[in-house]
Parts: sequence; structure tokens; C-alpha cells
Amino acid sequence: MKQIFFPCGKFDDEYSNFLLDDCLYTTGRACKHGACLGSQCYCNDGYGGKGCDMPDANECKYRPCDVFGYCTNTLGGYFCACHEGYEGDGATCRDVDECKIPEKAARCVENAECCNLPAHYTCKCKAGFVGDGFVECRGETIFYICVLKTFAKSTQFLSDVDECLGNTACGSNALCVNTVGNHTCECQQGFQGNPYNGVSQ
Ligand SMILES: [Ca+2]
Ligand SMILES: [Ca+2]
Repeated sequence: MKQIFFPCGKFDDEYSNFLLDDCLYTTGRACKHGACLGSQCYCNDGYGGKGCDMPDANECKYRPCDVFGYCTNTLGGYFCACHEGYEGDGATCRDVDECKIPEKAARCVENAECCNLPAHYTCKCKAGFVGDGFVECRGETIFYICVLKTFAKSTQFLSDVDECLGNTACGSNALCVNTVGNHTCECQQGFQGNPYNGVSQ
């Protein structure tokens, strides 16, 4: 409520009206059949107009609009409109299929697909791609290859045979060295020849 200066401590009916009805002070119009809150007159049921001084039915209380719409009461009538993301006359509202609107669908990057949702939409990466759909959808292929390579290596390691355990892997007098998945044959110091066939001093 606004501060009012009372000359000579006067407090007559005119001033008391200002105090009781802030709307009268701020807008110059009394809030006749309603409640004044923050300089706005909120009308009692059955009244309308800025000062709530006109008879008006609030049709909105009968919820005449679609569940996805909203109602605005007006003096002598009302109107319906749809919430954002819906289209129609308010009495009937249906979801907007943003994927059919070229400029919205174009926000989906390469390898993403547009998915319509109630009230909005999203961009989703296609199978085999990861990302948020709006900034990027990168391929998962490289990742898979790395995993497969690691898996193959570990499998190879686990299944490695130590050929050197048998005495037939290298030629006679040669040195056998086991490796992952294979082996090599080398000459011992002071020996000559092909270590795979046999060496001699
Ligand atoms: Ca009305
Ligand atoms: Ca939608």
C-alpha cells in the first residue's frame, strides 16, 4: 500500500477510501466487486471489467478449452488458445509435429533422426552412432575395432603354445625362444648354421 501524506493530520472519508482500495489510488478506479492486489483488481465471480464493476460470467470455470489449451475470460465472453508446442483453435489442440517443419528438423545433424514428442521434439543418433543428435553423431565403428583387436590379442595370448617345450621346434643345438603365437630359433654363441635345421660348432 502506498504512503499517503495527510495534511494537518486530516483523515476523512476520501483518504480512507484510498487506503482501503489501493486500486483507486493507483489507477483512479475503484475495485468494486473484487480484491485489489498489487494495483490489479481481481474480480469476484460474476463480475468483470478493470474495476470489476460490470456483470460478466466467467466461462473459464466450466473448462471450455482443450486439455492442451488455456482459457482467458473476457468481458462478455472468453477465448481459448493452445499451449506452446500445440496447434489448433484452443477448443481443440493437437501436438505440432516439429519433424515436418523443415527449419526445426534441420537442427538434427548428419546420422541423426528427428523424433516428434508431445509439446516438443528431439534429435536422436541412428543405430551405430553416439552423440546428442543436435551437435554431433559420431560413429562407434572405431571403438568396436579397438575392442575386437584387444579381444583378439588377449585370446591369442591365452591360447599361446610354448613350442620350445618340445625339442622339435628348432634344429639340433639351436636356442628356442617362445613368442606370443609363434617362436624363433637362434644360434647359441660359438655355433654356426641354420638354427631351424641344426647348428654345429
Ligand atoms: Ca466472460
Ligand atoms: Ca511435437
